Amino acid sequence: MGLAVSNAQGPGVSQTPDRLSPRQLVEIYRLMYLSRRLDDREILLKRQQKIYFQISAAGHEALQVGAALAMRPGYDWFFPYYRDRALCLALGLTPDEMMLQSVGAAADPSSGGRQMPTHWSSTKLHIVSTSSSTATQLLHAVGCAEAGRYFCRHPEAAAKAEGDYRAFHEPDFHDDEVSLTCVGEGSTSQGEFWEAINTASNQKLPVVFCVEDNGYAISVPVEVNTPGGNISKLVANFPNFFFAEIDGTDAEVCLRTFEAAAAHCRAGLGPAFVHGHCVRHYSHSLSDDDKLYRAAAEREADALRDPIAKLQMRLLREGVMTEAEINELEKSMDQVAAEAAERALEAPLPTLESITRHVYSEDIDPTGPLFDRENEAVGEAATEGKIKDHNPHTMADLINVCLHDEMRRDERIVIYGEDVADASREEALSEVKGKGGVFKLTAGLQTTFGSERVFNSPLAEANIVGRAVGYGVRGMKPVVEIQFFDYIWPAMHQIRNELSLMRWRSNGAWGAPVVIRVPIGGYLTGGSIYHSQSGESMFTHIPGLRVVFPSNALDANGLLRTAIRCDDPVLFLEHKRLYRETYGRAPYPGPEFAIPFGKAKTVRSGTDMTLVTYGALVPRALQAAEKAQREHGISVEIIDSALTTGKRLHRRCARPAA
Ligand SMILES: Cc1ncc(C[n+]2csc(CCOP(=O)(O)OP(=O)(O)O)c2C)c(N)n1
Ligand SMILES: [Mg+2]
Repeated sequence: MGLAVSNAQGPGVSQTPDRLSPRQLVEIYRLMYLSRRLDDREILLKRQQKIYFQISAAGHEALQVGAALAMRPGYDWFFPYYRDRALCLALGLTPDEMMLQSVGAAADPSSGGRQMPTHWSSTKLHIVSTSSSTATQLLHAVGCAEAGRYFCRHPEAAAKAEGDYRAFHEPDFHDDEVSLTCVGEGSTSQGEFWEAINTASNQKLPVVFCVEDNGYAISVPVEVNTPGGNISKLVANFPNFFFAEIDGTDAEVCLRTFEAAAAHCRAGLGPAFVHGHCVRHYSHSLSDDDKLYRAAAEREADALRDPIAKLQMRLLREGVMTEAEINELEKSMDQVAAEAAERALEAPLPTLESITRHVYSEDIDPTGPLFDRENEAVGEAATEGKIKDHNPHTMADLINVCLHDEMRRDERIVIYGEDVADASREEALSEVKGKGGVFKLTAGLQTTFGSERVFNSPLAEANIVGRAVGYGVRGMKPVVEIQFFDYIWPAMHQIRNELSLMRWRSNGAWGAPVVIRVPIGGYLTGGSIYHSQSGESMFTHIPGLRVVFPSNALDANGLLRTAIRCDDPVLFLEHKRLYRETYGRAPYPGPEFAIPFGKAKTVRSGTDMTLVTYGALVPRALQAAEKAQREHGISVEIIDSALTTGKRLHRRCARPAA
């Protein structure tokens, strides 16, 4: 019964004839029924207290199987949500793989036992690890589609390169690939939903958005989340979309619709939005009881729309299967589910020691010798960059030249953010100087490298970081800018729950080595609370994220190069006050100059006390130390840590004073 309907890997448009064949109908039924029985088996395990959580696809199976069978696993890309068992099963995850996650086994291929049940992932099938956060995945799908398009237009960028993160990411891409992402109707209230629709529409990206509308978000009915109760009506005016609102309990309708949606995307016409009305056959999860908030008549009406019962009736009515054949198929699927559960229960749990693995890349250590390249300062002026002399330059200049150098060296780098381009309307570039960032740190990059590599984002910080996660998992290197640290908070959810955790939660299978550059700190009188914040400590507490905060031009140049070439997400904080300060200017150190993270520098020797600091406090501390010496005879040692995290800071590896 291993019939594939139209989900064969590799290129080629689905050739499903007008009417589904009996074999196709049987296969769809098999997948839907197996999904249901795996849910039921998990429910049993939960009741026996052998597992700790259960959330099911029950009632969503037709929509999910229809979506999966219109796609090409391992060719297209998938960003599901926590209810997508039938989708992932139809894409090719096995019952054993699913059950291993249910019990949290070490051999769980999706997360090594690190995530709750139903948070699947598979590099082979291109199912990108999903979190429990509602709607974050939609922006990842958008970034993923952008990356696929970018590689198709710049295939040379995908070439393997040694000496940086590219050695460990071999991109594969196709000019007719599609990214499918699913979400519940309640989660369409999230800003990230609208931010994803915005960019997919604006850039005509091949993303299929599937809204699985079961009418409830836990206990909250659809009309509370969605004005008018129908998300299709609200999104209808976004340009370039294929729209469909369908009965998500009719498997054939679902498959046909997703085929049309995928065809629209593959033809380069833009994204698709499939809104499927389905039912939540069980409560939200096993921790919820919908009898507490739903009237009996409503629940009974939903029960009549069970997609599995509907398809079974059709199989009988059309003579595709006899009752005995259905019974036999169901029995064998029951057995598959039961045996998978039994095997999973025997599987060992992860060891305690394994918990710290895959917080950061195990392939590239940015604190290690690969980036110990301070002696590689060539002292020569850049030939193509804007710096053409040996004079001391500001931090702003040496960051800008580092971005130029790295973009020239690595075609996988894209830079975007608010106002980072020289001019979005390219035709203006012949007569204007260009903006290049509100602090001018990205000046000239668009003009030099083109608008496909340097561009303005919408004014939406979660959009900036969420898309970067999608770029990152495809093996690209987004170096994005958050305009002011004060406005990083809308992106906090993406940074904390997605970017930093992608590697750990997938047990090392996926990673998103994104660099987020952020101007930070006070710099002008009257800057007040929304242009002066310094909240770096909130980010240094995030495992999986590296935080850097340089104090001078040379360190900024060398640490930014390490940030860009390494394989971890890095928050690169640039104190605005230091951008053009006289303190810490330096000559251009050349395009291979790099400083490893976690290596402190003694900037002043002293014997009475030691002060460890970073960023703009380094020059301030130096002034204070001079005063303490002069007025009180106190000798203060000052160590500049650049805040680089990820490894304990050892004084013995401190760099000597320059
Ligand atoms: C950002 C976020 N907020 C809240 C939750 C808690 N939560 C989990 S599922 C859910 C309801 C989601 O409803 P819907 O989007 O309709 O999807 P459904 O579960 O009905 O398929 C909520 C509030 C969460 N996981 N993530
Ligand atoms: Mg819902």
